[in-house]
Amino acid sequence: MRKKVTVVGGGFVGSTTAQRIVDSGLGDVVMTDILEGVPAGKALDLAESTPIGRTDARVQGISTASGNYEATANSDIVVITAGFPRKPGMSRDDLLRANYDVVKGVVEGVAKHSPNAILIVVTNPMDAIAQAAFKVSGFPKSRVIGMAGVLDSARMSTFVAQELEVSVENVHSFVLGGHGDDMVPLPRYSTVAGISILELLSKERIAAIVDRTRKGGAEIVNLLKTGSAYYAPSAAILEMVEAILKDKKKILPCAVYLQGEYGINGLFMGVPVKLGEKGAEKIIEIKLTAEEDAALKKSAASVRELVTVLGV
Ligand code: 2OP
Repeated sequence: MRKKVTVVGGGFVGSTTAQRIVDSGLGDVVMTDILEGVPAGKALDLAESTPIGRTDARVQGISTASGNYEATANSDIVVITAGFPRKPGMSRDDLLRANYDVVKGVVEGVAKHSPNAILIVVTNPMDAIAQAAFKVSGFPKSRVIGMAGVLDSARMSTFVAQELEVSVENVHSFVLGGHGDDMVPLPRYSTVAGISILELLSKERIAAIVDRTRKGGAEIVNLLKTGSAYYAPSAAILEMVEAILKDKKKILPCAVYLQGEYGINGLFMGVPVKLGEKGAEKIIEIKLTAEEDAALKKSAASVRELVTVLGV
């Protein structure tokens, strides 16, 4: 049976995600946006690339300006990228509330037509918005997953590979916690060909890599000026989509609803998760040092603040 993925939001993250899914041949894609014309135009353009890319994926673009999500019916996965970027003068709370309203409408629309879908939430501030999507959808916690850990870990791996001048294929990084300035890169669990980076890099170089990873999103925003990253985010989304659609049972850092794991209760946080056809099939608990645990709790406190503002 053909798989179907809805990508909500036709901006750069949404459209590059749609492109990656179509190019990979993993499934059919429906791209939605509140704009008229744009999703249809991008989808048609993408569809016209498939004879060259030699993939039979079908692509459709629809406007949901009227609140009609019927075309998304029976999606296996819904990737939610819709929302406002942070604008000058906008507080974190303003962004939070604006994107909560957007995502609430989206989740109500898609959940009605795809009650068995797995939601991958990307909209920022991601952890709190993922929690909102979880509450609004009423879906089981295994079917609402936030994307950030794969992205943040990829950023860390890029910096480690550059520093050691080794193949990125040799590097495996682990970043846990919320997708914010308090995220928790774990050098102890980050390896090059199985060797911990603690053995390969000085404390100072590791500290610099950890700091650059934490600020990875902002570094790109500062360069682009008018937008945020999309190539690495969409690559990260694709890895999660593939793990789910192919039932790979792949362990990836994802934001999921914790109920006591890592000593955190009732909160979305990035932790290692086994991804398969049922979504987040298992949360993997790894032993943390007192220092790592304190960093994770600090990150949880930041996410908790946002979640409390929303009351979700
Ligand atoms: C990023 O980290 C903005 O969350 C986005 O690039």
